[in-house]
Amino acid sequence: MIAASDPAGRPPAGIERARRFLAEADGVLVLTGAGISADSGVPTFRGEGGLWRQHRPEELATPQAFARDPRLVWEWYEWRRRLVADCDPNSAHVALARWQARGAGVRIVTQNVDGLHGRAASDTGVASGPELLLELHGSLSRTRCTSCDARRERRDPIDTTSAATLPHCAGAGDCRGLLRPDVVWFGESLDPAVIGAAFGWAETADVCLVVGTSAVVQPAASLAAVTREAGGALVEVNPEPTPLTWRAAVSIRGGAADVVPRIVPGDQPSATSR
Ligand code: BJW
Ligand code: ZN
Repeated sequence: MIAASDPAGRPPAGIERARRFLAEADGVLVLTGAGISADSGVPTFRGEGGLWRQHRPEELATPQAFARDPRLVWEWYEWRRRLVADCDPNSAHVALARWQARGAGVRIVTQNVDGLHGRAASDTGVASGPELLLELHGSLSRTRCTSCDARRERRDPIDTTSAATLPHCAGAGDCRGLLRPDVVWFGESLDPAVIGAAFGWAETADVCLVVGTSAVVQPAASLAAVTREAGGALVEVNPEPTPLTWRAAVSIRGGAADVVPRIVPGDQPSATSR
């Protein structure tokens, strides 16, 4: 395994090797998970800091949990919505957005619902749309009606004091259905158009750069395997090994904000910034 820094302070061989893979690729799929936002202050799901109060994410991110106690689930999401509103994209998000702006055939598929890739793109002046960025698991800044399915942008605070104060649909039909976060919970299907496009990108990419995901949640984790099976290479950035590590051509053990700017071709000046 390759460490992100060595005692003599030289850039480790893995960084150079990863950079070469990325520089020589015509098409790169970047698959990101919670770890890319950890350096922005957004907690990951699994491991240290993954608990909210006494609850594990797997207990709350389900339709059953919402049916049982919508107030509790909204309270968790509202805590995360407020937390993310106070966070900024870090140097990994920014380096990837700048790489995309250089028109280098780079597409990002994220499992994150924090919107930080999109914010990095707009801060960089890139008009990021679904041809460059796919959010597989939805977004914290949208709601969805449990009755009529209407989706809406919603960034203002949600009152989770009681079941009666939770948000309800005021759409065209004024159906008054209970709103939920527009995210994908365990046991729910991903949007077929979104996951279909992501698999298409995975099949044609020369390299899949996997950043900050434990790679245990399906179908997202399969995207990297698809690139590999189609003859592409995997480059991984994660402080810990994952189920993908053994299949990776290069696996760099390090934090995203430190490593990603150092391996993205043409982005070395920001390598030491957060
Ligand atoms: C750093 C770092 C730093 C730290 N820098 N890195 C096939 C086999 C088995 C099961 C299934 C299967 N197909 C489907 C399933 C069921 C299920 C599933 O995958 N279960 C597994 C857990 C076993 N999948 C589903 O239900 C999916 N639906 C589906 O497939 O529908 C059809 C179907 C249904 C039922 C049965 C069969 C088929 C839906 C999955 C939806 C996941 N939703 C969540 C919540 C989203 C909303 C929200 O945010 O609240 O998505 S769960 C949660 O996990 C969230 C994340 O996007 C996702 C992935 O987590 P991620 O990003 O990898 O985070 P962590 O915390 O796990 O890892 C962080 C990593 O960062 C770590 O590795 C750290 O080391 C690293 N790190 N600091 C870089 N500074
Ligand atoms: Zn409705």
